[in-house]
Amino acid sequence: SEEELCEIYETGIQLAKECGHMIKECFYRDKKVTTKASYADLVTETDQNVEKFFTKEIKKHYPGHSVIGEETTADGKKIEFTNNPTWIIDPIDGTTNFVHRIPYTCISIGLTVNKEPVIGIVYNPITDVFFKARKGHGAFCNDKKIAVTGLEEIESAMFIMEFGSNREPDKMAVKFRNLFNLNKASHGLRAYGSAALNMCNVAQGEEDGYAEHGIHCWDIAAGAVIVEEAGGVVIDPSGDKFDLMSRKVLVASSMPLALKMSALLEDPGFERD
Ligand code: LIP
Repeated sequence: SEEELCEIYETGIQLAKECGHMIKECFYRDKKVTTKASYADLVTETDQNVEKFFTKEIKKHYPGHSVIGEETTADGKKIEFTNNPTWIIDPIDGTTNFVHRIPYTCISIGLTVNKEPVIGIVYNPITDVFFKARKGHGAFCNDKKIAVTGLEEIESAMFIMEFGSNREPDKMAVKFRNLFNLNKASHGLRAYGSAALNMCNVAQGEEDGYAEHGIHCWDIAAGAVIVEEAGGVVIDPSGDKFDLMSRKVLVASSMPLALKMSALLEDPGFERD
């Protein structure tokens, strides 16, 4: 019910603050770094500790809820995505920034019900910027309502794209063609290194669009709610309906702009979550 969701939202916000505190504590310390899918796909002890803490707290508050987390999934467990209320969490999105002490890193917390994202929370504890949205109730940055630019013309758009952590030459070649084509068509590209914060930036009207192939559901579940509640669109880069488990996303300030971006993008082909 509405009332239940409102209470769950408040719990998520409180947990994001506590997790943010853990991330900030470790930001300027030495870090134990290991790698996952490639030598550029990083994970730290803090990622693992934050996810463990979050999962434990959720199981305590809501024993019936499911949790999909970046670090537990990295153990080789296949994702089981059901209609159950499901927390999809990236304990640190922008881990590479975190490792390099670039203060553009966050915790990303999404909640899906019947597989639809309904709550999104993204918190950068280093700069203390807190984004949140609940379906049907608007999107906020540090408690101020946010909105996309609404831009439709690609010639005057500013985009965010990422290079990603995949190091296979064939996939990288497609990605770089996409970067080339979107840069050619617009005012330019920026790459900040966190999918969740990228989506929030479009939501607050700093850039007009963002597209990436190769991300995972925990990078984008929260951002999807925040973008939509800010009046933006979330689609598959092919132009189809958005699919949380497809490893790809396109967000934009308007549908006309989203489709213009989509027409310029090729799919490198990543295995589904
Ligand atoms: C990262 C994303 C980033 C993307 C990387 C990676 P992580 O997430 O947010 O935008 O380019 O490939 O997926 O690994 O820091 O949680």
